[in-house]
Amino acid sequence: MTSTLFITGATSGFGEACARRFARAGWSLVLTGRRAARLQALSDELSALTDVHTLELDVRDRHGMEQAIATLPTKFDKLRGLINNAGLALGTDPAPKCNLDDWDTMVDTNIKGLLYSTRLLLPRLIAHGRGAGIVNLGSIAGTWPYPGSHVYGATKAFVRQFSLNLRNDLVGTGVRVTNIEPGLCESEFSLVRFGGDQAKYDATYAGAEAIQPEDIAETIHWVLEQPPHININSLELMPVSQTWAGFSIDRS
Ligand code: NDP
Ligand code: 8X3
Repeated sequence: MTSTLFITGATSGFGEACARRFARAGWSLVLTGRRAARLQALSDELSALTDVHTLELDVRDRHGMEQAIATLPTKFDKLRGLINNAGLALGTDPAPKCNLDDWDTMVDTNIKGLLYSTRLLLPRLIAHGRGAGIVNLGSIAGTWPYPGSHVYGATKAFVRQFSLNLRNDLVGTGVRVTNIEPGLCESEFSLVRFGGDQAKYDATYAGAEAIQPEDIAETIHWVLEQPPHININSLELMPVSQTWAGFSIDRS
C-alpha cells in the first residue's frame, strides 16, 4: 500500500525538499502552503513520480484547515505521515523594540497552526496505526537562548514540549512523534526573518557551510522510515561551524 504524507509549508526550504525526497521514495503527497503558484509548480514537477494533492492553506486559518482536511480526496485521506513544518521567525530586535503583530504571527503560525494540523490529522494517523509518524520542526532556539530569539525560541520550546507530551497520549496507537531541532540552515527562513534584506541574509550564511534543506529532508525521511517499533524522540542538528557562545556579562 502507498504511504501518504501531509506536509505543511511545502512551498520552500525544508518542506519543498521533503516533498522531493518522499516523492522519490514513492510516498503520495498532500502539499500545503499559501503560495499557490509554487504549489502548482511543485505538483507539476512531482506528479511524474507520485500522486500529489495541493492545498492552498494558511495554517492560522482554523476553519480553512478544518474544511480542507475534512474533504481530502479519498486517495489521500489515509495518512501515514505528517510533517509540521510551516513556521517562521520575524526580526531579531530586542524584545522592547519588537512589534506585537510579529509576535502574534509567530505564535499563531508556529504554535496554533501546528496544533490545528496535528489535532485535525491525528484520527487519520491513528487509523493507520503502527508505522505512522508526526515530525515537528522545532529548532535549537527551543532549547538554547540567544539575543533576539525571545518569542521565536519560545514557540519552538512549545513545539518541543508538545511533541514529548503527545507521545504519552499516543501510547498504544503505534503513532510516533519526533521533534527535529535544526541549527543554522540555508533557506528562505532568514530572508523572511530579515524582512527580505538580502545583505543580512548573505552575511548570515557567509562562510558558515550551513545545513541545506536537502540535509533536513534526508534526516526526516530516515526518521519516518525507522522500523515501526522505534521512536526518535528528538534530534538536534547543527552545522559543524556553529557552536554555543559563552554567557554574556553586563559590566556597565
Ligand atoms: P522557509 O521560509 O524556506 O519555509 C517556510 C515554509 O512555511 C514555507 O513553505 C511557507 O509557505 C510556510 N509557511 C509560513 N507561514 C505559513 C502559514 N501561515 N501558513 C502556511 N504555510 C506557512 O523556511 P524553512 O524551510 O527553513 O523553515 C521550515 C521550518 O523549520 C520552520 O518551522 C522553521 O521555524 C524551522 N527551522 C528553520 C531553520 C532554519 O535555519 N532555516 C532552523 C530550525 C528550524 P508559504 O509562505 O507559501 O505559506
Ligand atoms: C532557526 C535556527 O539558530 O536561527 O530555528 O534560531 S536559529
